[in-house]
Amino acid sequence: MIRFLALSLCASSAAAESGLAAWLRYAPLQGGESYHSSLPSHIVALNTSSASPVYVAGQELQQGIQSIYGKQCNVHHSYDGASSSIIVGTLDEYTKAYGSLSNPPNLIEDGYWLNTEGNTIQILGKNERGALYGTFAYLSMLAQGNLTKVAYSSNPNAPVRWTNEWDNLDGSIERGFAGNSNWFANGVIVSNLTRTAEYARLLASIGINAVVVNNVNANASLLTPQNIEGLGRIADVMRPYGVQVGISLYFSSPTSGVKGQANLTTFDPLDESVVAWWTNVTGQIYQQVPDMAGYLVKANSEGQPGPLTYNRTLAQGANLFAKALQPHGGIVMFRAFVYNNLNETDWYADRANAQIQFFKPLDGEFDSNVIIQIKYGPIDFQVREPASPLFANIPKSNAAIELQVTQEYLGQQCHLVYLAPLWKTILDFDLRVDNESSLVRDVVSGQRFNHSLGGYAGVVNVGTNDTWIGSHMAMSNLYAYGRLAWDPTLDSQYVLQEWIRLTFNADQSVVNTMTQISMESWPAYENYSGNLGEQTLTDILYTHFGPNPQTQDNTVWGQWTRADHTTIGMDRTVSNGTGFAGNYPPEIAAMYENIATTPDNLLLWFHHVNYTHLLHSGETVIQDFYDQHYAGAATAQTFATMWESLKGKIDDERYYDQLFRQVYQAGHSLVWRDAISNFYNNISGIPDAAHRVGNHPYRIEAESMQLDGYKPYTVIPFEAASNYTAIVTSSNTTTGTAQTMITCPSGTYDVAVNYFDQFGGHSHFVVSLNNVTIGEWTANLKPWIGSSEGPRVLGHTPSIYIDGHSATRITFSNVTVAKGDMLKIVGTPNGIEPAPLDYVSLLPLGIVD
Ligand code: GCW
Repeated sequence: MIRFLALSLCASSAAAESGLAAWLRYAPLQGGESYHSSLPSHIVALNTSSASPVYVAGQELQQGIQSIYGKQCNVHHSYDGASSSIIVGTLDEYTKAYGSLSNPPNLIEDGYWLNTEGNTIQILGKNERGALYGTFAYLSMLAQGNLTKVAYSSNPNAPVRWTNEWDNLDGSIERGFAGNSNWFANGVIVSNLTRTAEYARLLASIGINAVVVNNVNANASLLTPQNIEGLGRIADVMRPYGVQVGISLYFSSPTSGVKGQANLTTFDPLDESVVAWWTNVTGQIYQQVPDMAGYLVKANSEGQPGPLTYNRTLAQGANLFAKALQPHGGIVMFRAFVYNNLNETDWYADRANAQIQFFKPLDGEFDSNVIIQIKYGPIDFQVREPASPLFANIPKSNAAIELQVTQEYLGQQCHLVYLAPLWKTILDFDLRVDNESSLVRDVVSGQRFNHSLGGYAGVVNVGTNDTWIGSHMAMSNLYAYGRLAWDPTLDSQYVLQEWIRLTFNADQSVVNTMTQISMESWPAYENYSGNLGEQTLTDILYTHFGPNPQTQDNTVWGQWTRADHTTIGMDRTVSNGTGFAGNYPPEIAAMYENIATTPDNLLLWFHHVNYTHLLHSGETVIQDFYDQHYAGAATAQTFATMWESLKGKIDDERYYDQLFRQVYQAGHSLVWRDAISNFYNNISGIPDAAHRVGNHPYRIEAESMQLDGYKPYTVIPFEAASNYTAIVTSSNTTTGTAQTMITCPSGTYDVAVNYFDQFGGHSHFVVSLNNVTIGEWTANLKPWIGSSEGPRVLGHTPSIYIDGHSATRITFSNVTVAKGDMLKIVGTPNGIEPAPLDYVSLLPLGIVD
């Protein structure tokens, strides 16, 4: 049984925590000195080169033990016979020096053996980075106050455990919510790579072994000699952590006029000059980066060039790179995210079928060092999708799963969504190929179809922000990604709690509270963004952040819902629809084909039904929509309150930062709830049986107030504003006033104001009662005025419009209000932002609406 020491963090709230150290804080444990005798006194790292992961392991052990327990250990590079040592190295080096272990562990590449049972602790890797992984596993125990004696070996589930970073050469990051690139600026690789090294250290501690440093929407100028030299520098700083560099390629680079490289007139993958071009460039890269991991390729997708231009197959395209890489030991991650524009008037058209159409016929044609990298679902990182059937359809090809750590469609780090439970629904899904157990995780490990290559690609998109990905709590997703890529059988809550203890502390109430919030977060987000398999009902044409369900339909992008006045959902059956269900092996196909056996949470993914269709739950589709959206938003309200119970139990810096986000999420979840409920209420004409939708007794619509210098504004999309209407100042330079007399009974209320915070202006608002100010704020994504913390930035993709992305709420609690008081809001516009207001809610305590 695991024994956690009854230790707690020293004065946790005192130390400022920016988040930079993430889960590698090595926070001092109170009373750590009393355990010095059970800790080793010497560290023996069986390598003397500072570029070696084994050397780094020695340093890391010294630093960790010193910091956590206050015990100083010396690092040696050969065993001096002293007992009470830790020996870290490769199994081979260990065996050379001390002879074989009595029971040699069965290790594969990157695996390790950790034995703390004897007088000498052994941390032995199959290779050098395996030794570092074992070191981090041991330090993780120590940092959690776990001094249990263990002796076990651990091997990775799959060889490929990479991150993908969508960094552009200009320094921006596509779908990044944490600042700019750590390694690119102004078209080149930056000189200061400190953060890159720190990132590699973090990644090593969770078993990640390569980083693809540039966006899959690639840029040919990555291949200039100057940038290739820069890649060498990145590789040099990451190598001591066992993290390799990979790069994304732009398929038509040979014709792109890359400075310092030949310029061809074709990029046909079968043309000899093109083959020679890539062979040559690949050779140049390996000169700078002898251990380059490989290439990632997005071809013929979303405007990216590819082999189809020349009537070559995707396999011919992939193999072009495979052959160039093969002599150097590199691999090609070839993305399955390929689809064409479609016409929604065609009932049988379906973007979800595209991968099967493109890749299934090519199975067996990919070179052995090509891995097909498949997003977890057939569409695009949605809040819920069925497992991509491609995992079942290319048994002769290597496969990897692509997960998205950055929360593009899942709240962009401004909504807390712990993703491991979502990923587990896919990884644990049994595709029943040939009526046999065929878990997705066993397909990507290579085990199911006997491949030695396969694994995981996680789109992370870390930026320069100290929190790495934009919010402290969202880092649980990066941690879980690494842990699951190493061992997908791990339980998501177990992984989460490891992360909480390491990142915050082991106080039981901290662990319990953060666990509850995190474990409830994905279901809540699904409920208020898009339930019943309806995808994240966000604005797919703009920011992918706030609600905008109608953007899903009448586009060529194929993320359709087919909602009309009476029906909704994609008919993906074989019998009457797009046939997508038939892409699964027979047992699964039969389940999804039949509405009676399709789970409610994927109903609208597979079936087109009336709003009045009865779910397994007994509820109608439309009522379930209303109920779940209300339930999800209600759950999100509790997160902020639960978070408040952590005051003083964690450091103030992270406490306030996350509180700001939880308060924001509580408000924005209401925007989601109302927008989706109103939209479907409007389109279906079916009222909410519980009379909530469109019925808000506590609200005062801004447009119904007495306006001076303000005018009504019809919001697009209509559902993004209460009563479809907001108010804006008459000009962008003059102040507006909205006022009304309070008619509700005198008492204490929470006063919530819904307004819009557009990008491109910082309007100022003052709310008063009888000319006594009860609150004021600037619409700049900062916390409420009066709190002591500095400015905070949410970091989601900005919107310049008055819409569901910019809609937000501020609440002033416990305000004494008397009937007959004059409630007044004065809005001062700024920049493009005309101080837009939606409504004021006077909420009796305990009610949120
Ligand atoms: O969903 C889309 C994203 C794009 C991304 C693309 C992909 C890098 O919105 O930003 O492009 O997926 O995965 O290629």
